[in-house]
Amino acid sequence: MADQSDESSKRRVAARALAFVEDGMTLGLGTGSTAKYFVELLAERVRDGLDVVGVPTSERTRAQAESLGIRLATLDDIPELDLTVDGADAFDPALRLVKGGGGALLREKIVASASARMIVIADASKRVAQLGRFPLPVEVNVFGLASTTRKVERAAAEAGAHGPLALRRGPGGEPFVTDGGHLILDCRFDPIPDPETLASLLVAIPGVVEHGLFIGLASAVITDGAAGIEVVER
Ligand code: ABF
Repeated sequence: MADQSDESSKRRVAARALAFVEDGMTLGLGTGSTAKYFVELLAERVRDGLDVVGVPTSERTRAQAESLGIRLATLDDIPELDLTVDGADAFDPALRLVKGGGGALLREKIVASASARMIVIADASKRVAQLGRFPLPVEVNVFGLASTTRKVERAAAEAGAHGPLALRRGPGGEPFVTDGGHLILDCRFDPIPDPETLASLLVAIPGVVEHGLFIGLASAVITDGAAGIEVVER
């Protein structure tokens, strides 16, 4: 059985997502190492004549897509997209996702919610029975951080999720800053027994900009199962 968590598995699921791309489509372009393969493979199809326009979900995806010659636009140019293809840090049987390990969750969620469909590309290592193993990223405003942190802890407890939170830091120990200029709390809530309740409590906290629970957004997940590539539909 192929090693399902290696780079070749990411490339395989990325390649399978191209089958959902049609000429003339407007696409949300995801962020992360799996999405990076998708953009690379999409660019090859563009060089062969495929006519698509992409809206990137991060500055690093923008740079990659631009360098590969993919035509880009913004959601102000195209407020509704045909399809978003993006990675995930975890997905459960209901296709609820944890995203944001790459720090791009706000733009990823805005772009995914502007799309008619969202296809997630995720190797088998992302498949979980219950969300929580991967820490939940919560994007917060720098103002009032300590107060917001306490509110996040209380909201999690109310939703039956417990565990430590940590401010995401860069390699030099400096706070990680998102493309939107915000900070990220990585919340080790394991398990997350009630994602819907946690999601609604988090967005009610004024200092919370967005969180990494993607619920009801993924139309399908392309993953690499024991029997090879698998398309799991919601
Ligand atoms: C991105 O995909 C992030 O939300 C998530 O962290 C990442 C998954 O990363 P990778 O594909 O590199 O495993 O959308």
